[in-house]
Order: sequence, then structure tokens, then C-alpha cells
Amino acid sequence: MKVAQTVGQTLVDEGIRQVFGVVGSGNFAVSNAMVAAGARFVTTRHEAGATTMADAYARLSGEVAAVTVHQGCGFTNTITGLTEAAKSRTPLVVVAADVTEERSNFYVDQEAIARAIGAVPITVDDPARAYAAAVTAVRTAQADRRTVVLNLPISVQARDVPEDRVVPGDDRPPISVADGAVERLAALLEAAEAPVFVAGRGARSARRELEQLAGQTGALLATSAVAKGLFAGNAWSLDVSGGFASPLAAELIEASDLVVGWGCALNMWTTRQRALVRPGATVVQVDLDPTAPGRHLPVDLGVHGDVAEVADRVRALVTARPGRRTDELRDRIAAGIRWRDVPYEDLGTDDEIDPRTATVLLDDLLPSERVVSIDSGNFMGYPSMFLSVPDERGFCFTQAYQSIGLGLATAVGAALAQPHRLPVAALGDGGALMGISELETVVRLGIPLVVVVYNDAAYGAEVHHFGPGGGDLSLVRFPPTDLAAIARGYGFDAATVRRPTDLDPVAAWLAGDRSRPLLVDLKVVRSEPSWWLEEAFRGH
Ligand SMILES: Cc1ncc(C[n+]2csc(CCOP(=O)(O)OP(=O)(O)O)c2C)c(N)n1
Repeated sequence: MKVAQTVGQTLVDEGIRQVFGVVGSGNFAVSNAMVAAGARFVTTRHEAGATTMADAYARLSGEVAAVTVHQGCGFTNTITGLTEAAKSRTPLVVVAADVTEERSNFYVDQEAIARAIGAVPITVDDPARAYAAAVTAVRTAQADRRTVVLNLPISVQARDVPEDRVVPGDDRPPISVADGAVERLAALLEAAEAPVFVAGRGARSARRELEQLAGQTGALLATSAVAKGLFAGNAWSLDVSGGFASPLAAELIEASDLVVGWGCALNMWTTRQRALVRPGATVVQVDLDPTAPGRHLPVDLGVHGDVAEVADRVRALVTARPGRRTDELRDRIAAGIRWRDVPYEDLGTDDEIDPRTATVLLDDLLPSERVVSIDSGNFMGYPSMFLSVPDERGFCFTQAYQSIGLGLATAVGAALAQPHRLPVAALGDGGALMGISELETVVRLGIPLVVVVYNDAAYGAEVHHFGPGGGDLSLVRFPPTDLAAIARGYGFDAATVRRPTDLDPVAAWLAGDRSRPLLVDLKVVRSEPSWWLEEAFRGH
């Protein structure tokens, strides 16, 4: 068998089921081999879209996903999305055709680029190692939670793989929790009066274990933004900690005397620039990555280990206590933890709708079995905090690199990973226009996607960032864009919304056969920055 076929088939044999890409001469054979081996291939309109779809698919399916791209320019088109995936430790394999001849137009040092953005490069430079390279790529992605760039030089792709191919060993040592760490964490929980757990990306598969330990120790439960939904439905869930935290959530987290981060970086976003961690509070971080504890916030105890295992072992050592879990607090949380229960003054006019009002109305209209994906910008707090989600696989937040323009592709990957849920993309007009080419992919795949655009005809975050300092706002403001008309051109149904009653077509669309996707162009009030934005900019 040739190298390209061996690599394609091995990737699928190792568990990859979903591939995204743009096919060119260099990745044609490997893409065909993956399809022949049983993988589903989604052709996208830009490699950036392919990469972010694969990232979102991997996050919400729990599987390793793959991307295939053309050598050189196809690969460099992936870079922003690939950086997002690498920073997020998404298990992803990008199979990149490659040229080794420096005089080729397509030549760039793909290994160096991959390394520079935090991905793991593996190059198939010898036919005898093609099988081993593909196996190692998938295992590295899965076991180490890394984003891998598997370079496939054109010069080796059509060569035969010899019979005596190299077979990789699996020499990863199991992670063992350090002696005494579990006992120390148990003692801290026993001594705490008001503990809170903040669960992050690394805790997304440990809901049961964390809820049980929290139940036994009286801890309240919160998440970072990427893990939103993890404790949905739990009476002691405070939802997201950080800039998006509601006033009651912030009050309760700030009043905690012990903060335990579970698979959570406890970075400036999650701690609201540390304002949510009160002076003198004890801080603990439990993480698979031994370098994580203390990186963003000084910790009193770092525990290196698997979140679920550590939680179970600690639970065996602690006595049951209610902590702050009184009936009175349960009622306060039920009545006031959601942003939509916090009173606000509606700033809507005849021409512009208040984004909070629009989002609350959409929260009521859209079925609760939904998967919400968020782009970046001034608007992003509205869908993140006013739309509820069913669980942690109902929310996809590709914001580790803080790029705008990834939201639409995120929603496509999320939709394919969670096909039983209504997919919702929440975008700014800037991010929507940046990633717009994938609207065609949505229509072609027949995804019943609801795209909600918070359209302020501006790079709103920049308006509110630079405006007060006297910056030239003509650089960040635009004439109105009729996104509904553009979407109809792609084959979407569409609605333009200036007042609450303009949302009626959304209800009609939901009641229909949803055979075409829907774009909702919200003409939002432009005068006010969102409440969390000022805080976010302080961290720049
Ligand atoms: C790729 C990229 N380019 C530029 C920026 C800087 N930036 C941050 S928010 C923003 C404006 C986004 O505008 P829009 O999508 O309309 O959302 P809004 O802020 O108006 O709600 C820009 C340009 C970025 N984060 N990412």
C-alpha cells in the first residue's frame, strides 16, 4: 500500500470518524483514503472553517477529529483556528500535504509553524514509518490532548510502505496522584466553611464525581466559560464564574473561603481579574497538567491528577457537612442566579432592539435542547449569559485565542457533533462577515442552524474600547449591512429584527420543517458597551 493510503486508513482505524477540509493536489489521495476507510468528509469553503469545525466537533463529540489541507497555502490558511485548538488542548489531527523542496512556490517550514503555534508536528519522512506516524498522531491527540500537524510530504506519498513497517509502542506512564495531596485537599475541605468548586475544560467529563463531592462537603458549583452547562439543573449551580457571572453568582463566589479549581486555569477571565477570590481565601487547583497550578493565581495546594479520580478519593476521606447549603440559599439561587432574572432598563427604540431583551425572547422561543456557539466581540456576553444550555455539550466557546470570525464554523462543527440539538450561532456583524463563506456549507449540509447576529454596524468592542479615549471611530464603524438579504442569497430563511414583534418569523420558522437554515439580523442598540467589556479590556 502507498504511504497516503496507509496514513488515511490508519487514522480512521485509530478512531477518526469525521474529517473536514479543502482538497487540493497534495491532500487528495489521503482524503480519499479516509473516506474509503469509512470517515465522513465535509468540504468547506475555507481551511479556516475546516479547522474550527473540526475543533468544535472534537470538543462536543469527545472524539479526535481531523482536517486535511493542501501543502503550503492550504496549511497557512488554518493558522488562527489551529492556534485556538492548540491553546484549548483540542484533540485534533491536521493532515497537511507538504513540500520539502525549498524552490517550490508552496514551500514553507510547516514543522516550524506548527511548533510556533503550540501544535505538535509529526512528519512522515520515511515510508516505513508512515503507519507509526499516523498511530502516534491520533494517540498524541487523544491521550495528551494535543493538536497534531501530521505533515505528509508529496515526495513520500506515492511510495510503497514496506512489509516490515515500524509499529509504535505505547510508553506513556500512568499519572499517579502525589502522596499526601488527596489527604491535604480533604483536610482543607473539612476546615472550610464556604467552599466553592470552579470546574473548567478538564472537568467536563467529571460531573458526577464533582457533584457527589460537592454534595458531601456543602460546596457550591461554578464553571469557567468553556465548561458552561456542566452543572445545569443542579440546585447549587452558580453557572459561570468570571466576567459573565451574575451578581448573585459573583457575591457567592467572592464570599467563599475555599476555591477549588478542577481542570480549570483560574485565569483572569474566570476570577474576574482575581476580584472573585477574596483576600485570604484558600486556593487549590487540581489538574492533569503538573505546570497548571499557580500559573494564573497563586495556589495554596496544587494536585496533579485526574479530576474524577481525585474527587472520588477525596470523597472517601471527608465527613458529610451542609456548608452554605441552606433552604434559604437554595431559594435565592433558584430565584436570582440567572442574568435574565436581574432587572434592567430596556434601551430599545423603534429602530434598535435591546440585545438583552432580544436574547431573553430567543431563550423562550428556542427549544431547550440546543447547542450554542459564540463568536467574539462586545455582544458575546448576551448569548453566553441570557441563553440557557442543557449541559456542557450544549455550549461551544472557541475563545482561547480571542479571535473574531470563528463562531459560524464553530456552530457547524457543534451541530455535526450534537445532531439531536438545535444549533445556534451567536455572532457579531464583524465576526459574521469575517467567517461568512461557510454559510454555503451550512446550506449544502442541510443543517437547521439558527444564526443570530448582534448587528451594531461596527466593530463594537473597538468602538467602546477606543471611543472614550478620542480614537478615530470611522476606522471601526460601517454603513448598515443587510445581513438578511445576504443570507437569503446563500439559501437561508432570514428575519430582520428591530422590535420584539419582529421575532415572530423565528417562531414560524421553528414551527415549520426547518428545511432551510435561519439567519436573524438583530439591529441592536449601539449606544452602550456591554457590562462585562470594560472589565475585559482592563486585562489587555
Ligand atoms: C481576528 C481578530 N481580529 C481583530 C480582533 C480585534 N477585535 C476584537 S472584537 C472586534 C470587533 C468585533 O465586531 P463584531 O463581530 O461586530 O462584534 P461587536 O464587538 O460589534 O459586538 C475586533 C475587531 C480580534 N479579536 N480577532
